Amino acid sequence: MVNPPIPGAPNSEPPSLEEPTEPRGPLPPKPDQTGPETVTPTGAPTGAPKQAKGQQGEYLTTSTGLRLYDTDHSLKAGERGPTLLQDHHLREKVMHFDHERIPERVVHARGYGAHGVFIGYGTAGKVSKAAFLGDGVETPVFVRFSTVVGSRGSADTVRDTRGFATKFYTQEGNFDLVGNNIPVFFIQDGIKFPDIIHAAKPHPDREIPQAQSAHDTFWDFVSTHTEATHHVMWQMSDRAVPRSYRTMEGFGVHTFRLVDAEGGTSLAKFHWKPKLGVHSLVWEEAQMISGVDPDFHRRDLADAIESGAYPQWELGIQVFPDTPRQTFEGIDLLDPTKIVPEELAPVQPIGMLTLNRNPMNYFAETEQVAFHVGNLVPGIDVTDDPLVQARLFSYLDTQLTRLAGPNFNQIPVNRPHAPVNDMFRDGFHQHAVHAGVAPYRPNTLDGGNPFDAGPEDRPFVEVAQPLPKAVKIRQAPASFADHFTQPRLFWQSLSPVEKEHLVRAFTFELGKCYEQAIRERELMVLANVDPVLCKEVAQGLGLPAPTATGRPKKVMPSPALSQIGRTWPTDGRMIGIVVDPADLDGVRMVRETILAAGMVPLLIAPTGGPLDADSGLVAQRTFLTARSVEFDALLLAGSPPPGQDAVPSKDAKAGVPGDGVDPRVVLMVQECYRHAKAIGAWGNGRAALEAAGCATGAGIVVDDDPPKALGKLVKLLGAHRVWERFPVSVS
Ligand code: HDD
Repeated sequence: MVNPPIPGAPNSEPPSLEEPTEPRGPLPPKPDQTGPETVTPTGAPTGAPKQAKGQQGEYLTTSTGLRLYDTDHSLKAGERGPTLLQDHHLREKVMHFDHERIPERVVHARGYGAHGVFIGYGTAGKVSKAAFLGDGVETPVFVRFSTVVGSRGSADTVRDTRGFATKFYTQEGNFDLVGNNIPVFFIQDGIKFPDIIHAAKPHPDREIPQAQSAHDTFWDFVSTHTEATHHVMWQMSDRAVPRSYRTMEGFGVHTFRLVDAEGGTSLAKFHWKPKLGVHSLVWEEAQMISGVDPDFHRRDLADAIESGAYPQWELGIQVFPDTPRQTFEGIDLLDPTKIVPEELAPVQPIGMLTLNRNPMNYFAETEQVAFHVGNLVPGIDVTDDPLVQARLFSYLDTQLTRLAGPNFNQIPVNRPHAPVNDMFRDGFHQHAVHAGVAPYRPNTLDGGNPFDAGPEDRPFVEVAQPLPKAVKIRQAPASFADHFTQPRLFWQSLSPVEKEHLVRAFTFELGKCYEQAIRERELMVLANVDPVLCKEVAQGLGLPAPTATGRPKKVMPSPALSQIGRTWPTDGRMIGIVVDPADLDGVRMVRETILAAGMVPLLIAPTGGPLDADSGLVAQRTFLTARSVEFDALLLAGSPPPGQDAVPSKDAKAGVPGDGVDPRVVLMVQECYRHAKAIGAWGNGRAALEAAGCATGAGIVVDDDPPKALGKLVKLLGAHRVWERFPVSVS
């Protein structure tokens, strides 16, 4: 179909060619308004449905539907003259552009979302009547992962807590589980939220550092406000540098009150367990990625979904009797700085979340999604936890500024899938054209509609919770005062290598503080957590280790808190393959095996493009564009070149590049080695190991048969890292 000429438009006649950027006539429209076929990071077509690319139709128009013949030139008084105020298209275009940005979230500004589905197992039926938890019930969801402190343009892999917010579009209304990847919070009362966030955000004078807790104001606050200690322990642990959103646990943090079909209540904590296990980056790697690929986590999630490797999490609950004291085994369930160890209350699986669709438009969906802890469904209620009570106010309030008015639930990503029949009217951005004349109750003019739901209509009814005899008071219960026992429980539950990482993180962050008094005060806090932790950090800081001010309580470690010592599926793991052009057969074989196992091979060659005329193999990274931090493991290909030995000469000196080994490959191997990643080689690939000084040791696998070398590598990958490579001093 050819675009018809627009009568009277100056470019309907061939224009005189005086300017290089001459306006051109409308191009023939594309009959198929879909985008290109999507491909995985490996370059293979995904088979995913093509996304619509065009907007409203064939012709560019104004926002009121007027067809435009030229959007490249403003209307001027002559070719070299001033722009005319009359140019309504110029003014509309620039006006709209000027207002494209909305305020970023005051916290959790940087995030990435995905659509998916939640399928209930029915196992929660005895404690909650929530319909979406029923056996086989499928509920569409939208999940947004985020970092807390950084601005929208900050890097993904900073040391921070991660948000894990899920909107379930249930048939009974939206239920939002607005959680984090850390099961406890910095503060016990929402009134302290502005304080902790002001302390964690960049310093107000220079606005630095961005997206980091390694600075004076953060440590000033947490060292004086010791209820933050438990959260700080998690934040200094490997949990705060996740390998991927796909390898993160999620927690509802607060205790919720569940209501069964008979009105019976229980208390419960929500957990998301990733199918791929919980894995982290090492700190140096996380810092490098911040520069090499600041979008590392969002790219990883989007690529996995696009290639059909749908990430999954099982939702589980810990259930506790709803007693008047609201405690379990002495743990106050209303205190959000406390966990209940899984060994005391096992996590019972109640459903499965699968993320299977990337957003079509980042702004429309991920940026405009509005979560709210008050979005509840029958069967799930909040408790009197003072943190969640404050959140019930904040999440609605913040959207008024961010989404400019009270009608944000009409934005497509926020719209419930259940029928909506509110009597809210008017306001900014009202999209509904409400019928009827009586948006009030009681009324007769609209026939009394809408009616109150009766008990059989499954309304949301707050639990008639008896209140203790009380006086109005600004005070926390005495049980909130223990700030050190659970941090100690966390510390003692970690494996030696995790403890070492935690010590290094404290030492790094406190080492970035300028104020000596702040470091000393935080050491005092650590002394009350554990003397070994305190001593190790003090040593790193070059300061004396203080002694505890209190008498530590004995704790029973919770092995479930450690993320090391188990093996996990390797789906979606990235294996870098340094290609040897002399052995493309070996490379092809290994690549196909990796793909068939659901992992992602990335071929790295000296230059880009096809690896030879007919192999069909293409370099996806070059020595210039590749960096070790992109991979979970590295394979070095290489058949012995004719007439040469596969094993490099014994005279090769460790750490000195041998003949023919590119220094960038040597660096790649050394970084992988330092980051405890499995490294494999076959044939002459050994030369690179030798040149890097990493020819032997834990996690180095060599075999002359490429598939065997890969097999050994993948076995190691199941444990994520080869920690045995490094002796650990902290125990
Ligand atoms: Fe919050 C956003 C998680 C305490 C006030 N919070 C926000 C998001 C997550 C959390 C994941 C991002 C949602 C999204 O992706 O859009 N917040 C938590 C958790 C908390 C918590 C797990 C404690 C257990 N938050 C908390 C308190 C307050 C807030 C105590 C205020 C008193 N949170 C907000 C907010 C945000 C927010 C300012 C910013 C953007 C938004 O809400 O929509 O209202």
